[in-house]
Amino acid sequence: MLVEYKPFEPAFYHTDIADWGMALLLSREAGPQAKVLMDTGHHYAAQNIEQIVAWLLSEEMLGGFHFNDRRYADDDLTMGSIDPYQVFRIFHEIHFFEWETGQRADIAYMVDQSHNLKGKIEAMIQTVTMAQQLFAKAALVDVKKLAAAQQNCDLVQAESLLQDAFATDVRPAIQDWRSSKGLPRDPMEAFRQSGYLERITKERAAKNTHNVSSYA
Ligand SMILES: [Mn+2]
Repeated sequence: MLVEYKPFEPAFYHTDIADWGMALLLSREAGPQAKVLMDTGHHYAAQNIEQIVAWLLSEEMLGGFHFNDRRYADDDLTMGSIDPYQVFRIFHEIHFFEWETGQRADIAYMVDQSHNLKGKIEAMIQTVTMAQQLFAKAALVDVKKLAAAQQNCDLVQAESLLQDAFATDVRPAIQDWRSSKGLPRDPMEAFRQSGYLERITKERAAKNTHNVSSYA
């Protein structure tokens, strides 16, 4: 069971599970199979999300993510569309935890986005592509050097190690990886060329003529 928290909605200042501490306590009370679910949009603006990730990992209580991006509140925008460095820092904490402990973080990665104008399949392809890139960039951080820099309180060096990894263009390597698996090098282009969307739009149009759907 994954316990999700959110500091706002249905009301500001009071919700049932307002933060990760409450979700942590409820999870512990619920039993060994319960852990905390972090929805990246469920935080106050400028909150240090990666620090919460590090805490939950060290407590072995991070169960999963709902990924999305935001400007103001729980906007459910495409992951990494607004602040890719935030996602990079989250992934870095996961890599760092695995390097420090020698154990694999058992995390359920999920996407919790809501697209009103973007095509939903294209948005999902964008999301997965972005997640692959940011996860690969985070894997490039020289963790040994970083740990030494932290130990020596060399902030400039520590900061540079993160920034250098983030600035590395990992797209060619990921494209080669896709080719090695027999996958299209450019998933979005492959999807657009496939005609899949046009086909299912036609197929479903007749069926859906009487349906009215909205998201509010
Ligand atoms: Mn969610």
